[in-house]
Amino acid sequence: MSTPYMSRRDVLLQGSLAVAGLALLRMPGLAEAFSIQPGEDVLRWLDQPAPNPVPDVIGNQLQWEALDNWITPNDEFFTIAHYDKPVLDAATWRLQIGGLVQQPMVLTLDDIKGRSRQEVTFTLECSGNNGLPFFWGGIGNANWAGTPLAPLLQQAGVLEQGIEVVFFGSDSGVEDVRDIKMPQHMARSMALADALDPHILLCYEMNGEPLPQSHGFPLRLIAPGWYGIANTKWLQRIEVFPTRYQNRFMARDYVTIREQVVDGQSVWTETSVGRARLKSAPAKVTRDGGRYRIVGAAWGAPIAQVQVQIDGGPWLPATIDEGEDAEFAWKLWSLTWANPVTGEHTITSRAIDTEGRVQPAQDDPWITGKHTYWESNGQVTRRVRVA
Ligand SMILES: Nc1nc2c(c(=O)[nH]1)N[C@H]1C(S)=C(S)[C@@H](COP(=O)(O)O)O[C@H]1N2
Ligand SMILES: [Mo]
Repeated sequence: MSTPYMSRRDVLLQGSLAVAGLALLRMPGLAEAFSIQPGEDVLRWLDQPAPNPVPDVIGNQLQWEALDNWITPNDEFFTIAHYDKPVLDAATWRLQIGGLVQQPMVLTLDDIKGRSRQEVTFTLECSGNNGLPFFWGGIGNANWAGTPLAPLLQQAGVLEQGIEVVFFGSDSGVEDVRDIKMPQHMARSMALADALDPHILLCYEMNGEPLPQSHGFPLRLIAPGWYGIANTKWLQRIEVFPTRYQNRFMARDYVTIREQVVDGQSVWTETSVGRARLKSAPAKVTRDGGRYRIVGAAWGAPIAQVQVQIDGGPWLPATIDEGEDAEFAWKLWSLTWANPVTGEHTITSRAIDTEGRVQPAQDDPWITGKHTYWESNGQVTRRVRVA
C-alpha cells in the first residue's frame, strides 16, 4: 500500500539533517522575516487561480501574495456556506443539547459565555483547498475563543448507548436523494471519543471580536486539527446518537475516494474527510534590490522541517519562524533565494512532520490514486518570473 511516508533511508537522512539543522534553522522571532519590509516588493505569481464559479459558496479566498501576518484578519478570512447564511439574533438564539443524554440542556449565549473560557490558535483549511482550479485560498489562521465542549457533554451526561455526536447548524437546504426531497439543516458528526477532545470549543470569538456573521455568529464548533467541514457554524443543536450519522456532509460529499494498489490489486476506499493532513505552500516571492526571498506556510501536522525546490533542483531547507508556537497553527517559513537568473522559475515546497512523514509529491500514488478533490495535500508548485 502506498503512503506519503519517506523510505527508511530518507527518514534516516532527514533525521540527521534535522538534528544538525535544528539549532541553525529554528530561530525565534522571525516574524519580521516573514512580513514585508520597507522597500520590498512582492512578485505576482504567473499562475493564478481560475475565476470562482461559485461565489455564493466560496468567498473571500486568501490572496497568497498578500499574506503578511501569522494571524489572518477576520475580513481577509475565507468563508464557505453550502446552504443559506442565517443572520441570527443573539438575544433569542438558543443552543440545545439533546438526544441520548441524561439531562437535555437549553443554553443562551450568556450561559455559554459564563462558562470557562479557552482559546486556541488554529489554522482552518477547507478540505477542498487546492483540489479545484479556482480554489487555492481556502485557508486562514485565527485565534478562536469559547468554552470547551467536553465538560458540557459530561454535564449533560451521555447515556451508554450514545456513540456519535451530531452538530446541527441553523442553515438549511433541500437535499435530493433517491428522488426524496428533504429540507435539512447542515450537520456534521464526530465519534463521541473525538467530540470529547478537550481542545474542541464552542466558539463565540474570532481574533478578539464576536464571531462574524459569515463565520457562524453567534456560535460555531472549532475542532483544532480537523479539516474545515468539521467546524459547524451557526450552531443550533448538539444531539447524541446511538448510530453513525450519514448525511450529505458525512457520507456523500466530503468523502475521499482513493484507489491503491495492494499486492497487485486495486483496492478502492471511500472515507469521510476528518483530520487535517500535512501540507505546505509557497506564499510569495519578495525582492529587495537584488535580494530575493521565498516565504510560505506549513500546517496540518506538527512541522519539523520545510524544504523548497527551485526549478526541480535540490531540496533546500527553509527557516521556520518559531516566533509563535501553537500546536494547531501554521508555521511560517522563509528562504533566501541567492542570485536567481532572469526568466521564469518554478517554486515547490514540502513539509516534513515530527514523525518524518513527507508531504506527498503530485506524482505520489497517494495523490494520483485519489479520485475526488478533497484532501488535496500534495506539494504545491508556483511559477514566478524574475525580471
Ligand atoms: N453550518 C455550516 N457550517 C459550516 C459550513 C456550512 O456550510 N454550514 N461549511 C463548512 C466548511 S466546508 C468549511 S471549510 C468551514 C469554513 O469556515 P469559515 O467559513 O469560517 O472559513 O466551515 C464549515 N462549517
Ligand atoms: Mo470546506
